[in-house]
Amino acid sequence: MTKAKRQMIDNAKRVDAVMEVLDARIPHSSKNPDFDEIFAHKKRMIVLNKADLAGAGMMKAWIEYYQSIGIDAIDICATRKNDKAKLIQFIKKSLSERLERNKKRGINKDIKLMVAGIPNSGKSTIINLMASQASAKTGNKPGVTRGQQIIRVAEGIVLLDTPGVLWPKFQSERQAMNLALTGAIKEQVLDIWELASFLVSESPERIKEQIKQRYNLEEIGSDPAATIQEIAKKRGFLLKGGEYDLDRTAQMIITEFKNGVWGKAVLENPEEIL
Ligand SMILES: Nc1nc2c(ncn2[C@@H]2O[C@H](COP(=O)(O)OP(=O)(O)O)[C@@H](O)[C@H]2O)c(=O)[nH]1
Ligand SMILES: [Mg+2]
Repeated sequence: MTKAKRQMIDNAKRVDAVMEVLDARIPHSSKNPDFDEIFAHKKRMIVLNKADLAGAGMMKAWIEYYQSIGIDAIDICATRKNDKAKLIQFIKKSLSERLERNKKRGINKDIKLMVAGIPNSGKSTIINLMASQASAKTGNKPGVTRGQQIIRVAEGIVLLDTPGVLWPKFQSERQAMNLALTGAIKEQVLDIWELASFLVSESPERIKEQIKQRYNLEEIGSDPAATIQEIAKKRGFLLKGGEYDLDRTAQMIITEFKNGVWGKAVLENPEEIL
């Protein structure tokens, strides 16, 4: 077992509930299956973060899917201040039964919630959002465990300020591509050319449609090299000798995808995965 996993098992013992943060563009690829195991006996919630980069329709499908397997889920954009209230509402609702139970039994202890997820999914941004403004002023007090700070979310609910981090697990080539394209792993880990080729030839049809629109392509054939060359031609990306600058084109394709230049994009929907 890795040290990170052992540490996470240890952390899990000290909380009552966990909020797992996934990247809304790749809910399946950004989920480390170890979380299911580590938090099997805890109350679990899923936050599909970066919803501003994903499509609302697809978020609904994912939320319904998670609900069907008994996990509360919500989509948010943690960089949007307005989504704080939405997240608080969600947490309160998700923990309402437990809150009610504690009250009935006269238990005065706060429900401890932890944020967990793979790197770059937005855990720190979510914690900062929750710690911001009013709640930070009125609710923050030092935690009891190892100097950890806690953030009061609502009456009876606190959030730990230290997120639980586990690296993604590569279960397929496609997953590695998805993770690189959304910034969960460094894109340099994979070849730029392979990444761009994957996008133009193996991404879902809806993504290819965006590529056609963005680069004014009539058709996208099965040969990724031909597509990338066509895009280079449209953009006038030439090398000194007059050849097409395919590396520059591949890099542009990836950067534009990452930055959401093509519009909202979801690389995985529940039907494609399950
Ligand atoms: N577009 C967008 N970017 C976000 C959102 N939440 C976080 N980010 C960005 O994603 C990157 C990683 O966020 P961070 O909170 O550091 O992730 P962590 O590694 O899980 O703690 C940062 O550049 C954030 O600004 C979001 O909802 N939308
Ligand atoms: Mg962080």
